[in-house]
Amino acid sequence: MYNNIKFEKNEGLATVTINRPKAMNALNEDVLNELLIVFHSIAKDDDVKAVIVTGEGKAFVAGADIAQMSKLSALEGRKMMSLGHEVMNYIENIEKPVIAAVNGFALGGGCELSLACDIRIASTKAKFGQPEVGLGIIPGFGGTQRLARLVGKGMAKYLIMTAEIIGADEAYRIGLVEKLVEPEELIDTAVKTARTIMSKAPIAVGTAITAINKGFDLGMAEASAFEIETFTTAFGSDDKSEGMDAFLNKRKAEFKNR
Ligand code: DAK
Repeated sequence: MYNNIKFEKNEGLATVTINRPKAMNALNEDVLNELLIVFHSIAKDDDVKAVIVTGEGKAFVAGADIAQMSKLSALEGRKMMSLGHEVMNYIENIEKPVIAAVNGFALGGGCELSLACDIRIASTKAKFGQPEVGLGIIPGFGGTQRLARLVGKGMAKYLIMTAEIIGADEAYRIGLVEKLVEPEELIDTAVKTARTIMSKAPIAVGTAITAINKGFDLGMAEASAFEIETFTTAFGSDDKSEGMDAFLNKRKAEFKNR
């Protein structure tokens, strides 16, 4: 069904592996289209509660496909950029936790893909960077915006203007990565983290994602009002009754599937 990605589902946890190892998993139009299709199906699939995104081989994703991009006119480039933005926005806003398990190079569009995920867990072998200015362009899949929001404006400008490729320990130090593990522990750690989140109330987790994402770009007053709205969604759910009843009766909560 997919030519450039692998999709697996195991007890509610989906794994999407970008699978173009010969081109360092570079994102061409086909990969982006397949990512959009798989995330649309994940959104509709009630059995899927969380997602891990990773890369096959030694790269997570080494960027947008330079060979394909080099042939595009400005207008065609704009079309690809819209597709890239659609994919990243969709991944960012899906109300299911998405964990990037960054196994190797996460450069350009690959770093941007990891930024669109909710959480980044990196192997000590991972490398991050936004090398676009060396190619005569700037990050085109939301990187100028998401990187600055995650690591701060100064560090984002430093990384984007110097095009420096940093190691996983530095990425962890600056807050580009939330967890750093040995390569052989990467997938297990991502699975464990996903399963921890999956044990919590799904509606609460989903609305927390939306509250954080939407609120981040609003002023404090508007963001607080938005939190009240999203809080109400969670507060009105059966999961709230179950979670609180379980606490009061000293038992483990059994949350309903969404
Ligand atoms: N695109 C296409 N092919 C790539 C690639 C990429 N981004 N990265 C690697 N490859 C290919 C190589 O060309 C090589 O192909 P063959 O020669 O074997 O045919 C194969 O993958 C193996 O790569 P290397 O031989 O280079 O492997 P090394 O281990 O020596 O080096 C590397 C690994 C990841 C350090 C190196 O491949 C590298 O520097 N890759 C390019 C990294 C990069 O600059 N990435 C950023 C791309 S810019 C836009 C939207 C978004 C963007 C731009 C515009 N609009 C639509 C307008 C985003 C831009 C970017 O992401």
